[in-house]
Amino acid sequence: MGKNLVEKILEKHLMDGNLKSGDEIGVKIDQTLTQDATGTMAYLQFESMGVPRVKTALSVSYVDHNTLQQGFENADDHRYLQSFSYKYGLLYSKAGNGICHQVNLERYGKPGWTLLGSDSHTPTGGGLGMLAIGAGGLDIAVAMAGGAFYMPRPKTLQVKLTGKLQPWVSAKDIILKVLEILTTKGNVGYILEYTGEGVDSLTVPQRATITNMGAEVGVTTSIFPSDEQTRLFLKAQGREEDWIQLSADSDAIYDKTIEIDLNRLEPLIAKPHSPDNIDTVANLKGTKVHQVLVGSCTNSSYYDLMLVASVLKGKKVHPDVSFGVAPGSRQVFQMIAANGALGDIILSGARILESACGFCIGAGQAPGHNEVSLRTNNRNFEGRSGTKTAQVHLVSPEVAVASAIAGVIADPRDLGEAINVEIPETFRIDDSMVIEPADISFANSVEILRGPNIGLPPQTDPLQNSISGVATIKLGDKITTDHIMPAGARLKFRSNIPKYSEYVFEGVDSQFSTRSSENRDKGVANFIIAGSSYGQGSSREHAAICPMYLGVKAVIVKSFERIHKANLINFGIVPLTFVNEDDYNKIEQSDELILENIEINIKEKKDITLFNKTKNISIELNLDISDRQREILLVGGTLNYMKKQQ
Ligand code: MIC
Ligand code: SF4
Repeated sequence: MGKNLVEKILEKHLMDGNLKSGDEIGVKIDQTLTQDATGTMAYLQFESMGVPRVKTALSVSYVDHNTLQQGFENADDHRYLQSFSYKYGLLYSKAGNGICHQVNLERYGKPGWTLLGSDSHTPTGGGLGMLAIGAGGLDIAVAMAGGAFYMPRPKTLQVKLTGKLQPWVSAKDIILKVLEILTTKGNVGYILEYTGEGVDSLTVPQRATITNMGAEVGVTTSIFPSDEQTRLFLKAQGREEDWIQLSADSDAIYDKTIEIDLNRLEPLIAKPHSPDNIDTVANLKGTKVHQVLVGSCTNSSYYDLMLVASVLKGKKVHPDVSFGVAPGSRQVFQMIAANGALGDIILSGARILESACGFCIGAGQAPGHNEVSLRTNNRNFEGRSGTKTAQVHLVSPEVAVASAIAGVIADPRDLGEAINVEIPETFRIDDSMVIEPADISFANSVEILRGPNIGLPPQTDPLQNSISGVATIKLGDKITTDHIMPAGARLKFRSNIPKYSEYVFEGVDSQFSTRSSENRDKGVANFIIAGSSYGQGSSREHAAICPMYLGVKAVIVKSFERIHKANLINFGIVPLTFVNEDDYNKIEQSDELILENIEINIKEKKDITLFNKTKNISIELNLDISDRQREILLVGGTLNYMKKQQ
């Protein structure tokens, strides 16, 4: 029986478990990446492990999220990250060098390798044939220390592409179609593997747009084969020696299959406030637009910006539109500057933004009240842009630029003949903004620089035998990590847990933090109650650490998303689901709740019952985790677990 691509890579990297049976596997990680917003906490945790040097083949620390530097905090974090990388053997990509996923694709990704990144869009690397997975910072620290990365044994979903993209239809439309079919819910535990003749005509950056936004589907990762397109891309990056041919066997088996005919695809759009709220551009044509932004790790490659520049050449942005462009990497920036395309973009009236996450994470460019914003990034959750009432839509660069000129949502097919963007055979290579680590012979004497914003990694306590407290908050479905731990203006407190904890659920219930800390100080546990797909979106482990700091002991929901559930366990919070989803209605905010004998029940794998004291009823709960994770919960989190193992 043939093997699919995921099986082939996993087989080569398996450290623990079995690929055919069992609930969990442990995988060897070749490469890690972090960005500054998650990196400081990951590296503080790594430091506490007492390992002198990273054990991966390659680890890279990027700075791309917090580059606004309002106040000293961001700059302090950058200094910490640079000195940490220098000492412990990581490459350090300075602010200005570009967005982690775009730069990693260009300069460091390798087909057949495993990559673990403390950012949910790490699967971008799947465009190169890597098995690239997003996780919480603590999981990255463990991988850097040579430990396995554990995940539920994955199922594979084949996405078979037939036909060829028609003019003005783009890779973004493929992933928006996938989101329309699979939605953002119910895909936990799957890996998407792209196959079929439709794959052949897609370039690596196009594939990376698709694997990047697979994160919104909620799957573990997405992957494309490594083929002639991959070789050409690596050759253009001066790294042909990194290429290997890699694909599924012709008789490979998949758990599920969906098929998309590229010939029939048309320009699509994700409407507010979810990436799976898909419509056709044709249906929305003519809607007034106030802001258009091109950039982010989804759509800011050389091709994307050249396409935008070519359409803009000799034209002007509509007077009522604010049009911003952020190149994904310094390489892209340099190349469009050198060939004159940047000049065309500037002449059109566009605003040139830094090569960083920026608007995508709500760091600047907040739209006006009720305004319509079209963006090429991957998430349009309510309020993420910085404006709660903004109507953020997700589109391809083609739709973005057509609409920026028209001042209304426009179908790029109306622009006429297709534009042919020539991709150079060699790209400009200049890695001078990437700092090499210190030689191992003197690494010991390198001092780590810590400003006052850098705290200590949080401590956790072993699980109590019974947890008694209140339903401090009750929420609905699809609560994202942006709801739990706002980014944007609050991002700068990422390295300061007590301060950042003041903003937990800020946009949902501004009193949550005060209520929780008062309960905590009185010895009353906090419970979070929510609906399905809890913890969707970002990998930020702060969405677990800060609630933990506020005394949240258990989260009870209809269903969890993968990374967030793993993060809760890493920090000793018990992730429970309702056996019967209707029991969600049997708990109201402020009800008194008790988890009697929880420690014994977890240890002995017994049924778990919640007693709602206010309503005098019992509710059956599930704890769907591995044996290893049970151990972790009992000792109060992964750091304690590692110490115990040593
Ligand atoms: C995001 O796109 O939401 C982020 C910001 O990149 C996050 C990481 C973070 O919160 O720091 C992610 O995707 O994991
Ligand atoms: Fe940065 Fe946005 Fe990509 Fe997250 S999704 S890594 S914030 S560009």
